[in-house]
Amino acid sequence: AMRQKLVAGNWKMHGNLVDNQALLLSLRTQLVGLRNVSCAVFPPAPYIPQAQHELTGSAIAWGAQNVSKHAKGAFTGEVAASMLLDFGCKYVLLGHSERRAIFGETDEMAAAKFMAALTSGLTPVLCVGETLDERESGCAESVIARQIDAIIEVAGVSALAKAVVAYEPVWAIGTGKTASPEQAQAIHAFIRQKIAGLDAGIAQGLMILYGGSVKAANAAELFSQPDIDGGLIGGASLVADEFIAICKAAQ
Ligand code: G2H
Repeated sequence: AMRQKLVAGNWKMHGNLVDNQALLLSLRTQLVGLRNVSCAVFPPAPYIPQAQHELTGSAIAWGAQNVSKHAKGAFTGEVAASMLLDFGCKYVLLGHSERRAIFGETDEMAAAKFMAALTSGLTPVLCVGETLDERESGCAESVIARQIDAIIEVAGVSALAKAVVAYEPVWAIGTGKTASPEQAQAIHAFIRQKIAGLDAGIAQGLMILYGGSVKAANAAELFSQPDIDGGLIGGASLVADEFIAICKAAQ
């Protein structure tokens, strides 16, 4: 395909200075010379300067797991997009199912954060995906369509030219259950077709990542699907050899 691939490591709330140092050094030294694959890590916010320090000059980008919808002000505990840019972030995750399910983030909140990211120059990585109930009741596609429409309503379809989408079926996250390559491909194709209905060129260029229990052992098969443009990796991104193997599998 003409699209590049992206493999992104979502560290979630894991890590410490010592372990991060070892992991970042391994990535920096071993993720060199990859063909047509970009790699990125998403550490917890306090460790973003550490990622910047260790990865500047390498082929690996970094990003944040969350961002405020506000530019600045009296918003205790929030982090603005401009602050992430100050520390070299290229990407920010939005709408991750853990933010939605545990912290009550709505489609509207994800859309507001998407706008804040985009206007400041961060590349939003919009996470979408259905729960097990939604899949079993035949609603997977309508849930994902709603999650994407909420963004398009606010940002317009043209904004997707500067964004990445990650499909993460909630039932496959951290559960060890991966969507089969065929199940994942079907949803990725659905997402691309849906967007193609609005703008074929943007749909063709859009990177759509798969997330949910991706590991070295299943990555190559997932990434070989025509509409799967890489992965958003949780647990396996904390293990250097696993993450490196997954990045290499995307070539
Ligand atoms: C989904 C994924 C990374 P894991 O949350 O975003 O995590 O690979 O551990 O299922």
